[in-house]
Amino acid sequence: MDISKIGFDLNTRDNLITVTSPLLPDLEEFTRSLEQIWKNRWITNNGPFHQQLEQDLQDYLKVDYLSLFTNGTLPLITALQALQVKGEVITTPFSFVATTHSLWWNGIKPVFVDIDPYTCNLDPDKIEAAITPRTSAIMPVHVYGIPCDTERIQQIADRHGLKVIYDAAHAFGVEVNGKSLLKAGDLSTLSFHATKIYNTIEGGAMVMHDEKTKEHIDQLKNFGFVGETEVIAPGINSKMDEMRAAYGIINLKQVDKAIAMRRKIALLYREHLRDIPGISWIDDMPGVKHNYAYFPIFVDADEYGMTRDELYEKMKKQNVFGRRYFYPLISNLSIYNQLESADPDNLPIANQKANTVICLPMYAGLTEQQIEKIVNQIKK
Ligand code: T4K
Repeated sequence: MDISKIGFDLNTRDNLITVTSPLLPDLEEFTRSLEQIWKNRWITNNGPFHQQLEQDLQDYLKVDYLSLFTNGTLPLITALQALQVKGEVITTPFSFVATTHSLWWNGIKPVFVDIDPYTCNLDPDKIEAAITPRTSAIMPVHVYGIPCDTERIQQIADRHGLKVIYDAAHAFGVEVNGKSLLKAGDLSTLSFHATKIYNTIEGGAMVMHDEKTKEHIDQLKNFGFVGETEVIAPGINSKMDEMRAAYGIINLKQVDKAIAMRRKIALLYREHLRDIPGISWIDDMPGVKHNYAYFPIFVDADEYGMTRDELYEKMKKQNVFGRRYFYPLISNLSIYNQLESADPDNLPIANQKANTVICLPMYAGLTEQQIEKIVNQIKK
């Protein structure tokens, strides 16, 4: 194994605290599912485990239609294809690279708009100024699982005849006033990567609101096939296999417990961090059922007396491996920084957030003792 590629030696893992640790399903139950798959000799292409997981997720997430994917990037790419989005798309630079990459893969020009200083999501006040005759959609991200201002974004989209595709990779299970956040916009996408609240190892999904769209997406993720001989579009292959669907069915049973544990951790962090000058975080929002996907803190170097990077390195030396999600800002990457909208003067808040954030370790199973160790590093 090449340690340089993962940042630490897995043999010493018990002494380290990493930003996350995967939620693993019960191994015996998974083994029984594997035995069934062996018996079925049906290992991918919409098998029984795949069908069951789609139903289970629809029920759990309280959405009408959902289509499984092999990861959280391909549903973004496919959503743009399905809605035939072209030209320019307004998006946030404060996200994981996959959001902007999905536009590039469709030959679409990303137009970056600055973010709200509190939620870190696309600032609705700044969207309209970025709309041009070539704009065809908005692609916001519910970053860290914090809901975007979906009502205002929809009003803007309606006023200008734009589609809205939410990158909801972090927003698994988030509800606003009792309603799934995934119901907002035309389409929403999820990631079930190992590092997420709920994982299928690699995996993802798209949420849509009608049967016709579900049917179309299911075709697009299977090369565009309808039946055995007809191909209605140049689709892609993004079908989840039976092993990962079986793993996902079992993992879903413990996700509520995992989110409850994450909530406790968030409350503990907030309690411990309250009196440290120069450290801030995002609190719970009224009416929102949060999922505590990440615990970002923001370091004000003047008030705190140390820069974000100094703190980040100091913690690493003590075997606490937080992550600077999302630094560097997507718009500052050499592949995107030539775009007009990537100018840092256009994105002051996003730049400031990217330069001050550290996501602290957050996962079900993190102990109180470990939290104290992490917080003590920040306090000293
Ligand atoms: N949109 C948004 C907003 C996203 O955040 C993402 C993905 C996507 C779209 C695309 O979805 P996917 O196509 O990935 O499904 C990670 C993930 O790979 C990525 O899924 C995620 N966002 C992004 C925010 O983070 P890395 O490169 O930081 O992961 P890595 O391998 O450094 O892992 C972080 C830590 O997690 C490790 O230090 C330890 C722990 N870990 C990781 C793995 C893979 C484990 O303990 N076990 C594991 O198996 O990107």
